[in-house]
Amino acid sequence: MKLRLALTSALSLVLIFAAGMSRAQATVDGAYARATVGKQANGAAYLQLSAKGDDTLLSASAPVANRVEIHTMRMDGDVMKMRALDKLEIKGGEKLQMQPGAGAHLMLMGLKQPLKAGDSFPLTLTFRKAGKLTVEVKVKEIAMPGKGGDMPHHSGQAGHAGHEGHEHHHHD
Ligand SMILES: [Cu+2]
Repeated sequence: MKLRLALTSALSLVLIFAAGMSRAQATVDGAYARATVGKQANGAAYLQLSAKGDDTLLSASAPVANRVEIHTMRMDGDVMKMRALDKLEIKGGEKLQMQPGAGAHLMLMGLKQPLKAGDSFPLTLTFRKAGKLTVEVKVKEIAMPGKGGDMPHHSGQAGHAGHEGHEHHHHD
């Protein structure tokens, strides 16, 4: 009797989970984070967002960091410019792929522990319509794209002291 009860409740948990997934407007795929080097203060995470209808990523959080910010960056000549966004719009039917070196990413501010390749950690994203979604983020070694090859642009406190208009020099 005890075993049967346990099986029944496990099954209902699966059903509740499935129901929650199908109601969600937004989906998150392939979340990964860059392995950190030494006592790096901040990390970066990348993932793919898609939504059936328009949705908006409002915030994110992870137990490995004091806070998670939505950042965007782009090259302006030889200078990498980054700034924090208060939200990220997702167009219905479109895929938004975050990747190192360009566009949006999630910044893990104030890491509580180093991120080691092979580890993973939970990340909770809050969407306007889909509500909260928690995904598992895999930590990987990622080489920076471009001439520098392995230059981490998120290289510690000094590199990320001020967000608005802060410029990161692109080394070659
Ligand atoms: Cu950033």
